[in-house]
Amino acid sequence: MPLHLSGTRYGLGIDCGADPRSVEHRTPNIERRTPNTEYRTPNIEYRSTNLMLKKIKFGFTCLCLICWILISPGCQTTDQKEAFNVLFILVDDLGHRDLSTTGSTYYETPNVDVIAEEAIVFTQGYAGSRVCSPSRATIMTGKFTARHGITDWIGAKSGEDWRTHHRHDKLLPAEYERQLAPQEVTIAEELKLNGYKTFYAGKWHLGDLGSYPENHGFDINKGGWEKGSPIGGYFSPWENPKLENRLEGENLSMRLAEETAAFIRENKDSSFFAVLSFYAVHGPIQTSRGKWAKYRLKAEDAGIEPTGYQMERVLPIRHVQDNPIYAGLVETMDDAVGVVLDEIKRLGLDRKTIVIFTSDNGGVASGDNFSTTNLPLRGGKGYQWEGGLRVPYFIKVPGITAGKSDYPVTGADFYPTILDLLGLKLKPEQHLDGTSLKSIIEGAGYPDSRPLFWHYPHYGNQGGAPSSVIQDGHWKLIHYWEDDSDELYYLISDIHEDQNVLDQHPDIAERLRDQLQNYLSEMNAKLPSLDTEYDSVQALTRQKYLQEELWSELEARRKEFLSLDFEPDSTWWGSEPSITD
Ligand SMILES: [Ca+2]
Repeated sequence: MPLHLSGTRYGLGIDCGADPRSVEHRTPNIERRTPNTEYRTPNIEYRSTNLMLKKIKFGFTCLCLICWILISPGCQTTDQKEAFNVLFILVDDLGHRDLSTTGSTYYETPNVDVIAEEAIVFTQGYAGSRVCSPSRATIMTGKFTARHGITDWIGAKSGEDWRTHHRHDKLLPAEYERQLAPQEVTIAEELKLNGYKTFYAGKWHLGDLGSYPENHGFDINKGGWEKGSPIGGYFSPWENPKLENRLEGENLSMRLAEETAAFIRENKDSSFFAVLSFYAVHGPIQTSRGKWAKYRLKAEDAGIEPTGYQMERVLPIRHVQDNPIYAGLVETMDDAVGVVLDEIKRLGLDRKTIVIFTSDNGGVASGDNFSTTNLPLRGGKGYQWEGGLRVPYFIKVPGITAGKSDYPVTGADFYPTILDLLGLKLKPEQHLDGTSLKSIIEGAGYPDSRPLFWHYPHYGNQGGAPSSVIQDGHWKLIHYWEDDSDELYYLISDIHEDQNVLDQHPDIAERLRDQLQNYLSEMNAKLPSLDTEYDSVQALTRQKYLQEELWSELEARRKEFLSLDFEPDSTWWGSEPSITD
């Protein structure tokens, strides 16, 4: 199903709106920055130069000894011990406004807020996809979804299987790759090759047996397997073959944090790359009685709005943050982040540990548990708008003064940025769609502007449409595969994407369509196909149910969660079993 194009090309010199690099970014203080070659020095020549200058005073014998040490494989030198570590915190389904630091007045996230306060905050940070597996593959490979081929969450139905959902959609979703390809050299594999200890805790969702974290460069895997949600829930006993149960009622987020802290403690004298990949705040949403009660009261004190949902194109969507169960789930994630940060500080590693914090897609405002809202961004997880794609995106580097940048960045940029910050050689043949953000972080300038691409030839569960997106600066074009229509938005003045300015800017739209088609052709991207069994009458019946019955069911459930009489399944209260058992 090709894009409709006139074939006219436009050069890159065309006015694309305001310079995306001109707003808000504050120049970090580079004076406090440790020279690059001291982060980590895989090139033996760099280290030997410095060391020999110091040691030559001790005579030729001593110098020979130093040289012997330096060329010995696996040796630990003083310089290597001073290399930066990396803690990468990935929260599942955390929305852009699900943190107090990004504007929530309901959720409380003091520990994550501290990371943001000390980091370069990328206000236009984007996930690689509107859903999880594709986004995670983008982080691991440095490639956009159309290139690595995992365009939907692994396990989603495609082709004629889609009909078993009885959604009566116009299209059959495209096929997609169902595991991270073994030939990909992940960021973990690359760091491992450079001597880093590698650790993974939590949600993986990038393939089944044979494609687990330990098959893609991680020395240790605590809890990562093919499932994308916490099977058995957030309180032990959970059903996870990669994470043994200990005490009944143990909280999963806290456990993952403790495993991460233990790994860091045990490897405090090595260089490490630790990924803490929370299952939270993905559904099922669960919390303790104490946290539910705290946030129920907080919502009540703020004044409970009469309605919590409005109608989006297909499904109802939340417009208030007042779900006390979800708020508790968010707070426990934040508590867990605090456990790891405290341990890093206690060990004195905060001065040599890069901390990255992000999410794999927007918050779940519609579909699944209808838990949060991303307003003022439109949509949420699964959607083609900013609420589905824009996520918290913080990079804290020791010695770098905090700041903000609105240069648009994506999950593909982490791979080259990490290598660059560690002083390692970039691997451009691998992270093909990523750009190192080191120059921004150091206040030394900006990389060349580049278009960003998202390809999602699927429906998903949340009401988003099969569509592909190109963003260039603050211009964003969405191409819809059901009817080959387009929307053009100018994000600076229309963050909620209400004003489709396609007719006002046909030249820009045409240029972006052209770029998008060329990109998809180059990637040999898979596209959805028309469903020959599409039944418009049945589709209309389903739509009527969603607009009428489901909407009222959601409003009733929202009120139930906020009621003093609310009692969940007894396993929800988890760590406080004595209250309900
Ligand atoms: Ca996710």
